[in-house]
Amino acid sequence: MRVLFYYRGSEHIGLESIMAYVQSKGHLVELIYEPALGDNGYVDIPWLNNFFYNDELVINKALRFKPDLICFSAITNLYMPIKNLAKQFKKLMPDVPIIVGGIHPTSLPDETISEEFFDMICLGEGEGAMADLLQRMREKRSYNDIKNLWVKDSTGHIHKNTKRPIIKPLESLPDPDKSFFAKYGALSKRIMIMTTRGCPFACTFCVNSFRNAAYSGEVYLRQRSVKNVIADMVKIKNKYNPTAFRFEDDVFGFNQKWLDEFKVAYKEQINLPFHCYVTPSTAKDSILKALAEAGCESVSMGIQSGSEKIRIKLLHRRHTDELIIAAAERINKHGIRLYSQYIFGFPEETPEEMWKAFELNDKLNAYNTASFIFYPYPKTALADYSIENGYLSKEDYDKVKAGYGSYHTTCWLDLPYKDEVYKYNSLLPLWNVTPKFFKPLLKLLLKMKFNWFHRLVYNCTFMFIDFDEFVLRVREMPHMIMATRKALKNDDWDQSYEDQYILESEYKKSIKLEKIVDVIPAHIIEKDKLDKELKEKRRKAHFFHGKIQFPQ
Ligand code: B12
Ligand code: SF4
Repeated sequence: MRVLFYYRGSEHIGLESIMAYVQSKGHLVELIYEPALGDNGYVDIPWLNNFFYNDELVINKALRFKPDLICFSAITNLYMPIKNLAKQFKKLMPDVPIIVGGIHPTSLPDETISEEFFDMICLGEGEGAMADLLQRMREKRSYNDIKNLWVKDSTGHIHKNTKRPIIKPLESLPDPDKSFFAKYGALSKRIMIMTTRGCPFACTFCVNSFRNAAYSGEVYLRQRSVKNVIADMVKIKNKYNPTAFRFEDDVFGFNQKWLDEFKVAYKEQINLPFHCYVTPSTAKDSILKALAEAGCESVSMGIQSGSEKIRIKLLHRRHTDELIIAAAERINKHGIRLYSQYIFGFPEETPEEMWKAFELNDKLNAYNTASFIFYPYPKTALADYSIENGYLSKEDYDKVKAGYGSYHTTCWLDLPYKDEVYKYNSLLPLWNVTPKFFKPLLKLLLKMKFNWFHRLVYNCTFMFIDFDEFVLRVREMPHMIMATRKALKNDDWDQSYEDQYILESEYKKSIKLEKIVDVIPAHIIEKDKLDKELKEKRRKAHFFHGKIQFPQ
């Protein structure tokens, strides 16, 4: 089968994984990618965007590829442009089914499948569902009952299939295939990699609060083995010659045993600086020591709110001020740069509580600080709470669901201190790097009404938040524009491709996971069961703090 994927704005690790998986089942894959600078959510300059959008080239390439299936991935903020393109594809190729997966259709399946140009949506992980779908298409059989998919049939009826178990172990998947994004120049010199799926936590504003609840019967968090990760990284290092790595795991290094094994292998075989994410509760001394020994140069740590009350009761982050300050001290002690991160504009947050973020951050010696505005992502616990308690109107939630605004620019909640949200958000990154002597000046700015100057400060300081990354991106941009144009014009897929038709019976035998399960001895299954029970107990202790209790 000829399978066409579309993405924009950055490489996509989930799609890289699906593309690798369906190729391993004998399908021909092609990607259409657009840099789409204007999607970044805070700088949208129409004349500059002309370099980053290629409508005509995109459509012509899609038509030349003659796909059997067109695949989109959508996060909420990309939903609008994806819908527009899907509509155009449907008009030009009415017989080609279109599927969309990713966190947006997963959280809003009814709204997404109701669009006439989407024939199917994928909820949750896509590898298994895509392989089954393509196999059925290959055999010209009905695919209405594939798990994880909602499928619209020819009568317009929607088959809402149940979910399949999560993929375990992650090593049963081939390594994500970065080559498609690479030919578009979308890979940075600091290459992104993920070792996990899921997060050990479930903060109420984050998609993990919704995803963990959807998979409450299973432990969603999984991690690839060290051996598997390092083998993948060695290949990436040899092929793309990166100068550094970025571990994009929601939280990296939460597992001491894994990390101890990783640091030795990483130092020996990769030995490049890297960046990763920690939380105040996982940034323990031994974890940070191992990270530093492996070559960790910097960590991002979400503080999220300066108010302990909001953090603990509203966000379900059990981090006291003392815990955060101590974590920052340890990070600094190990010579790792700290990038602290905050969000403003939570329900009931007062200007006094916003100010606490400035005071707390002053105690962290952060190398740089990023700040964002609370964006009520669909189905997250805090979005639901905001609706139930009158902070988010139906009209505004509809706009959120359509992907309007961004967490850089838009405060969707109906708050009495909206102006403050914008001001505090604009000035915190600058405050972090301003010498004490000039801070009274910034305090004056905080007292003024929110205006264009605050916005300008935010846009300017944003590039300094991770200045090295910014410089790298700007330097890589001309290459990316040229590479994108070249890749959109080049038809470098295997022109002699013919589908290797495999019968379903043969195809099932080729699923490695089933073979692995067959040979697992009984005592390991028993141990696995006990481990699972223990994990479930721990998970409950972590996640279920009850309904959001608003601070009194
Ligand atoms: C790594 C990451 C990034 C990386 C790389 C992007 C990427 N997606 O790989 C970078 C740093 C570039 C990034 C940028 C942004 N990100 Co980001 N990112 C993540 C992160 C931490 C992990 C994503 C990931 O790779 N997961 C692992 C893979 C395996 O899972 P997956 O992507 O969900 O894909 C699986 C399924 O969803 C499904 N699937 C996905 N697509 C498709 C398509 C088809 C056809 C099918 C069948 C299945 C399918 O199958 C995949 C494999 O099983 C998530 C948080 C999270 N834990 O999910 C946020 C997240 C996706 N990002 C988010 C946001 C908002 C952004 C930005 C808009 C931020 C900004 N303002 O700049 C940009 C958008 C850039 C862009 N154009 O994509 C939000 C989206 C929220 C929402 N509801 O839409 C998330 C959920 C974080 C959050 N705030 O909660 N991000
Ligand atoms: S620790 Fe980060 S990624 Fe994990 S649930 Fe909380 S906000 Fe989301």
